[in-house]
Amino acid sequence: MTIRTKRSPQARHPTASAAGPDGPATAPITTNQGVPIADNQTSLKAGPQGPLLLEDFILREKLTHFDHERIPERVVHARGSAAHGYFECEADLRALTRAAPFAGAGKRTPVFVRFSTVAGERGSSDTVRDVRGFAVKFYTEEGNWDLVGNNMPVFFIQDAMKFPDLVHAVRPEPHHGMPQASSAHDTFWDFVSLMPESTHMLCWLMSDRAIPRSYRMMQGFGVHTFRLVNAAGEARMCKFHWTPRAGVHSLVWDEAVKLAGADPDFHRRDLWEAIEAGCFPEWELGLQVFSDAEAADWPFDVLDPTKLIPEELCPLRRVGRLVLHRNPDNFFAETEQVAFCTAHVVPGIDFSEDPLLAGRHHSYLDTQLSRLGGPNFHELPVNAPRLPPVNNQRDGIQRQMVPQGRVAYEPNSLAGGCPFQAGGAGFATWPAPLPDARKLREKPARFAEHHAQARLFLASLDPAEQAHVEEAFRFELARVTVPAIRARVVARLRHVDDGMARRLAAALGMDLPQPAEGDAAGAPNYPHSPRLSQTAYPGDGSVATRKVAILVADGVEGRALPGLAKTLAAAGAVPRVVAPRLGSISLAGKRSLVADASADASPPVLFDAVLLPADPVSLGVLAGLAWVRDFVREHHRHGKTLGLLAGEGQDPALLLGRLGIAPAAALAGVALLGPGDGDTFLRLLSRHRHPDREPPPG
Ligand code: HDE
Repeated sequence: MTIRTKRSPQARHPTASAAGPDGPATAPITTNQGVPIADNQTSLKAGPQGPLLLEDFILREKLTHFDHERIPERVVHARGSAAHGYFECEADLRALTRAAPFAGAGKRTPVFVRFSTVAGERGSSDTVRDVRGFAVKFYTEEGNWDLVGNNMPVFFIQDAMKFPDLVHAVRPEPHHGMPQASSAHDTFWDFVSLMPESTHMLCWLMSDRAIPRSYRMMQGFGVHTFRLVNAAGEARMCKFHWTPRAGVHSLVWDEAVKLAGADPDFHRRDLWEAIEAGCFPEWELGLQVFSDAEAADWPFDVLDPTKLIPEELCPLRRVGRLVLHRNPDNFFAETEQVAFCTAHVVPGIDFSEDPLLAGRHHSYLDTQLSRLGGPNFHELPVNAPRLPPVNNQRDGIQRQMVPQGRVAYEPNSLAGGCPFQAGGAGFATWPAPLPDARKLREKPARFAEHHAQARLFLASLDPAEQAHVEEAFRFELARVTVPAIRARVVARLRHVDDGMARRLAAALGMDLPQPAEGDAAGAPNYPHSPRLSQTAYPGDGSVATRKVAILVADGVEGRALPGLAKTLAAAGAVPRVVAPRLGSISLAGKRSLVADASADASPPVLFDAVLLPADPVSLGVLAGLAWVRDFVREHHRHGKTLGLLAGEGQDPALLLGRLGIAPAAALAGVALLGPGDGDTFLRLLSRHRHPDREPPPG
């Protein structure tokens, strides 16, 4: 009952070694100079007792290479996981853009996608509260296009000038290097409490979007406004949205915290296993396309990255799908060395004048110079465009290309003028009119309003999501040690949700502060936007890859279990028999069952649902085991699906009572099952979670 493993059939990267996945079968081990090594176990010594000899070039080469194995990690987004796949266009969008991936229905463009957390170091945990990166490299036939986005549609700051300050504030505090991968500390809240423009993003960061269940179950956003340009040179503004087919689902905070210990690689493993099992993650690409004139009428500035465009103002148009079907061959060579850059665009895609975006164009190229060691990182296989670059750039550290001939300049006559300019076929910047061309350090007037969309976001969430936001603010602010910082945050939140601000002040034991200095006059009032709630994205109802723990112990009545497990597996779920130990478990009636997982190594947070035999014999055994009671209680508290396999006419509240759950506890998502009732269980499982069972806030 383990996860199926089926290596996906798609071709490997062309530069992958011709050897099998676990290395060459027959070739002898060699040095990096290709010299066969006779003995890879012992270094060269003067006599068996040494000393070692300096002339041991084999040892020295091996150690030297090892000593230099690490490259600098990314200054942000250091922790990430990635996969190969393709983007498939679903409509001919040539009227809108000449960008190659959109040239016709059915057209496929290869992609490499890297998901990441932002604040933590390379070895930090996956399930921390954080923004997630969602970076897509499209290998088009007109060069590489990188759409380097996040799983939230807005950002903390409006101007690139503030990015190093934001990152310094959220990173571990420099004197003692704590805390790792967490915004719950003084310097982060000090900074954001003094930056009213961060208010909207803070509400997203405190929401469930910051603790996704899986990379496969989160949205992606280009965040900035971009431009699409067609072959006639006509431009329209555009925002990019990725929507996961599996739905948008999150962990609850208690799970996220426990998972950080139980499996720090939870999201990496989830992505890897899903792809290995042939259950390929998929997203729809949606565009919000609009004109400059429409944008001028909206109450916010589309160049302000702290604002989104409600879908009520500009609906999403679905244009294609992204499928990830192949895991990387090598984590370092691909996931670590991939280099994204917002300035990597292709003809048909152009920038807007968003000031944050402009700063990014500089920063991404610049950071690769120190991270990947020089200007030739585009030659690394994962970064190389599908058609080799042709130009007169030469040399530099670690150059791989071997150019021929003596001409490395243009214009030239000695090489017949080649390579020549592409003219109309090449990238041409759209000649955006610049209405105010004076040089100055100033922001547009509409950038000054910071609260209306934060109000919109919170008001559009459902009650369980709203409660989670409040709990997250309470947790993070309780970790802040300086009372004045807490007060500044609560003072700001009074503009967003005064009720929440008042409850936070009470919970944090402080007097209610006066509202912070408000917005510019005439702050807009938006109608609710239901698509901002993640409940608007339940997914396609599939339970594929969802893990179900089946709890057993010696002596339980397990006759119906193999049949139920089969039904779950047939639907794509992953049933795992969890028992006090691995190996054969003796069931009642001289039956036996093999356990896949032992209770001590497989805590409840690793599973999406739990199923247990609850007939009198089995319950007699299981209710007496502390680990079973803890397992069930935790699943109940986290709102996950719970299946009780018992005869007809039983009262689920009484059965749960035997397992230590209060008789008055809510029963949503608790299924009383007979042997053939797998479908009922699957229906509940497909809903991911049953929030009405969560305990009230506080
Ligand atoms: Fe980034 N960002 N960023 N960022 N960012 C990096 O580039 C930067 C911003 C995002 O999987 C770095 O190669 C500046 C917004 C992702 O490799 C660095 C500014 C958004 C990734 C950098 C921003 C992002 C990065 C670190 C403000 C969402 C990971 C390593 C002007 C739309 C890409 C690297 C990957 C990575 C700079 C703001 C998303 C330092 C200066 C807004 C997904 O160059």
